[in-house]
Amino acid sequence: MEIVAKIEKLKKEKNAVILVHNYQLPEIHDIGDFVGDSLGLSIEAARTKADVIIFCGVHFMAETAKILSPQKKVLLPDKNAGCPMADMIDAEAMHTLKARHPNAVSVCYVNTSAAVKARCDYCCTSANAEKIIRHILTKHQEIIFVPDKYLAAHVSAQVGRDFIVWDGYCPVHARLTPEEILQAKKDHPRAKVIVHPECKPEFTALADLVASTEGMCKDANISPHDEFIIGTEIGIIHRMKKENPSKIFYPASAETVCPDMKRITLEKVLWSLENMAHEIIITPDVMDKARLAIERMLQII
Ligand code: CIZ
Ligand code: SF4
Repeated sequence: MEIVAKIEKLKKEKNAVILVHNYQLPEIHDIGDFVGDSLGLSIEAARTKADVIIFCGVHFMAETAKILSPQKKVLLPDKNAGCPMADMIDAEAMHTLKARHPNAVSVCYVNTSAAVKARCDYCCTSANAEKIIRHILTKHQEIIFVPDKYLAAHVSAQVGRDFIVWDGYCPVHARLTPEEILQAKKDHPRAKVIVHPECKPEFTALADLVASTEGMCKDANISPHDEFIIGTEIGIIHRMKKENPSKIFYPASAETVCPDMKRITLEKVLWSLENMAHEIIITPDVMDKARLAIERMLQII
């Protein structure tokens, strides 16, 4: 409790806002001014009058917050909290891929570095990928989609078209197996199965609903079911339980834990506020170009 009180006090002194991603530890959820997905959090923070944003999440998320709040100081409490999927493609590889397909429109999942976003036409999230892709398909034939091949496969099936894809994936979601979901269904036959599109197609095929983290939380809130099997990073279950105390949430696998998300602790949040570190710095050129890809997405959703 003492550490939480210290965080609250410093937060006021520094005029800081604390953003908490859905995959964070329970005690981090509980100190958040906002809890949500990376884009929603970055938009909320941009609307505040805070001088400082503490992003409890991973590096690309803090970068997204910085891109949308260039005048604010954005801090990531652990500079090593990265995203292995985002790290599967860099700006140079993106450049080469585009050069090989000069007529293609390029779309990057929000799970990419600012440098990769800066080389893409559109950004998208798992919540709006289908909408963005359908919009582009009204005018263009060829689409490059990076870096998540499983999200690409999911959207590809939704819109009935193939894309030029990258061999990227989330190692945390890709671990989930059909056997695990079948066992969970056997154990909880009345539960609704909700899974994330970063999972492999053979896993998502067994779900009742495939949705982004915000889509999952919304469905848990409004669905008449009182039991759910959740196929994504288990941090989200804390929020679901908090918002629905009478419902029961089972992880499809208790091992769906993202080590990078779990790097953020209360101690590191306090340290971050005390030392105003680690600050996210993006060169103005990259920031402006990356913002264009995000703004093109925001115009469509
Ligand atoms: O954009 C996010 O926060 C991620 C990584 C996933 C989601 O479904 O919200
Ligand atoms: Fe990246 Fe996967 Fe962790 Fe999300 S859960 S931050 S996609 S490694």
